[in-house]
Amino acid sequence: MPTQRFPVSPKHSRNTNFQTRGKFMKVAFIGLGIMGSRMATNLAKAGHSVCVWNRTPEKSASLVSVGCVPAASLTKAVKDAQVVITMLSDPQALRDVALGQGMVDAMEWGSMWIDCSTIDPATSRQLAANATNRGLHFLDAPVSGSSGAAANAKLVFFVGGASEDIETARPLFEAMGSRIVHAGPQGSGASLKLVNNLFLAQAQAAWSEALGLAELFGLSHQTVNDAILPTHVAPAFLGFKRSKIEAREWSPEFPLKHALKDIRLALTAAKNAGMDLQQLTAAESLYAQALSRGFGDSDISAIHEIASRG
Ligand code: NA7
Repeated sequence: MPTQRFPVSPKHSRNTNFQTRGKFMKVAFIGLGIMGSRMATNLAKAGHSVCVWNRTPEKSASLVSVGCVPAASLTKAVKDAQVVITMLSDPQALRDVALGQGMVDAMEWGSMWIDCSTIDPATSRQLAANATNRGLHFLDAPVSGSSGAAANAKLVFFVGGASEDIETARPLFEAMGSRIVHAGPQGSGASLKLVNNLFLAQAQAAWSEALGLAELFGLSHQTVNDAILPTHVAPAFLGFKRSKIEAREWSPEFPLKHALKDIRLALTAAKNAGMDLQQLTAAESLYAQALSRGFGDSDISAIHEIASRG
């Protein structure tokens, strides 16, 4: 289905001829890491036409078996796509791909860019403006849920942008997730995600500190886990990490380096707004220690190796 061209003026960018509505769409998926590879797979399984591109090409080739089509280049991947989805590691990678490597310029006027990477709200709003000036529709849509939720299409999307754009993208969100939260205008999805991860990273570290104290008191992990995890005191995700901590098995569901990246994005965004996040500053120091001890590519729960030791 061809997309319609329309004037570049932002005034006209909410084009009524925008042609991505419909169940099956032509999608380009950019960034096939832990999350992106699973999300692209679910889009293909749901019947969408999915062209994929990744900096390391082997990851694209590995998705051929699930129906994705590797593109010869980034710009070829996005050229004819109705919707381009990015799932990249951080703001610098996203800026480099979107602007430096010409993704935005190569996209068809009137098509849509959905960014699912976890980045700061200011960068997200800046890229939204670039997209709008280029005649694109833009949603920031980072996700709650890590590799398991991505594989099982149970992600929760925190979305910033126009309601009509969300409706257009709904079949895609539904193929990859179980819930859409419309947080507000562009940049609001990124804001909500940093709020989410500020809590997540600190709760994970606080739980390990609690387990460390429990050990000192002579309480077994089993006693503490059995007593506290089922109560309202403990966030549900800590229960999902129980077996990893018990086995000290740190294969990544959500890499610790990305948790540290999000902590730093939140600290900077808060500082720029005049707020000093004191608890998060303490957490940053723990996560930075974990990174320097070689746990960057381990799961976030590997913070246990630092936080439980005091
Ligand atoms: P991963 O598994 O670390 O994947 C990161 C992806 O970003 C991967 O495809 C990388 O390509 C890609 N990347 C990183 N830097 C660049 C640059 N400079 N240019 C192009 N591509 C790049 O992360 P997750 O899938 O767990 O998470 C993705 C996002 O969701 C992240 O923001 C998390 O915080 C949440 P590579 O394969 O290394 O060539």
